[in-house]
Amino acid sequence: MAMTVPATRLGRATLSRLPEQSRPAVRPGEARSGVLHFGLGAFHRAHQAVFIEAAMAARGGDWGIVAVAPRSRDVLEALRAQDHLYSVVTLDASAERSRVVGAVNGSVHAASDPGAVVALLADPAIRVVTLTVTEKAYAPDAAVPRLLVDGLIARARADTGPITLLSCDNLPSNGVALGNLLSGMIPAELRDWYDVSVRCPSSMVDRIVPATTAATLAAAERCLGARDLAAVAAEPFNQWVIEDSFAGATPDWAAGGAVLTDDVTPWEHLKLRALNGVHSALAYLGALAGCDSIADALALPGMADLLRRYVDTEVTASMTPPDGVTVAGYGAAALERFANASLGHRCLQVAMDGSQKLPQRVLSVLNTVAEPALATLIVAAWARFAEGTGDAGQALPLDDPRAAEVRADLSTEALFGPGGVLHVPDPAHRRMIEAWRTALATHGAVDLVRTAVR
Ligand code: CS2
Repeated sequence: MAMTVPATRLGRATLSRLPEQSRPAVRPGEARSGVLHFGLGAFHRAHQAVFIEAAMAARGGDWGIVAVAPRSRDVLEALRAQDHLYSVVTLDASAERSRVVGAVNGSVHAASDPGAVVALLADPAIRVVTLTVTEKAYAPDAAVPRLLVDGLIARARADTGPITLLSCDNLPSNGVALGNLLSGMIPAELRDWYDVSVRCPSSMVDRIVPATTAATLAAAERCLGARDLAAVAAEPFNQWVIEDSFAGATPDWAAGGAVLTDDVTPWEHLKLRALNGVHSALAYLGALAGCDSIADALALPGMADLLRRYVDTEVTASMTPPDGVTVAGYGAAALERFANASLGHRCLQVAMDGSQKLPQRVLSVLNTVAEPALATLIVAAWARFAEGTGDAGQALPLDDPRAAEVRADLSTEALFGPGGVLHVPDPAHRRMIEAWRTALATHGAVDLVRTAVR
């Protein structure tokens, strides 16, 4: 009888058995920890950890990462069972490859051990904090800012030196948002210390990292010959633009492949509007049309033309891009990335938290240009999505911290008028949204997309 031998689990002991090209770029655990990261999701593992590992591989330094899981224990436990090793499966049409990242040294569960997090923030070895806590966590009543402030107070009292807090969330001026939040919470007697010892640079992060699925784990196992229950999948593209403003020592970001700049703002606007806004458009229109993935939504007849038109006219009119980049060129490259069907990125994943995402992604365009013909369609698609039923009668879940408020009154005036969840001040623009909602309800997303830019 044929027996299948269960594959060994990824861990330090199994590293030497992995294919050469799948082994980490650094020797795991060799560097001491210098970075504390909040938010143990797939994005961190496929983005910041990869850059930091590359920086250590190129220039050395004690920049091992201690990862803080704010609430969920799932990833943390999978990582602990693997000596904090995991792999990134890179997906494109031509190949499937996976490489283990060796930059994570340890992990802490904040909800059950906040004291350990505070102690790490006061540890002189930790000089950089990175954050992927999502848009909705930038609020004084959220858990992470409270913990950061407690840690900063402990650091000031212990006099353990300067620290850089680097936001990696998809918010415009994310460093300013973090800095404003924290400086409003820090006790008055520590103000002077805070002003001298803490910096919150902004940064623009970009890599498409869909949620891990059984297919991701299977792909990792095929590539590694070992089981990796903390594997993540990502597209080949990976970009990090960081404001060059730090409180003390940091990894050699540039050696790790990141770009340092004096002003991240034009990069943030470009990415949020020409990439994330278009992503949201695909998510809502695609979900209404019954598409499972972003790539399927982009393949709907007329969709690519519609989105190109949106980027080339309205997004372009709304902003000045960074030097040497055109909005149209950047938008076209984003569409090519969205067409990567091997990612299997689900419309419903990107559709989450619309109330938190659309202001910087789409309202920033809608409320800036004179004739937001297509920006109004995108928010109308969100409103129809929020109604909860797709064009074929399929149920659409509204996964959003403000879902109750949104559902309480779904009229265009309530959603977009004064005091609405997404504020569109110009009544003429609200009438355009209403007209798109009627058209979507009458014709359905597929027909509307096919004919919208004729
Ligand atoms: C996406 C982003 O889920 C979403 O809202 O638009 O996560 C997107 O994949 C990344 O920002 C790409 O860098």
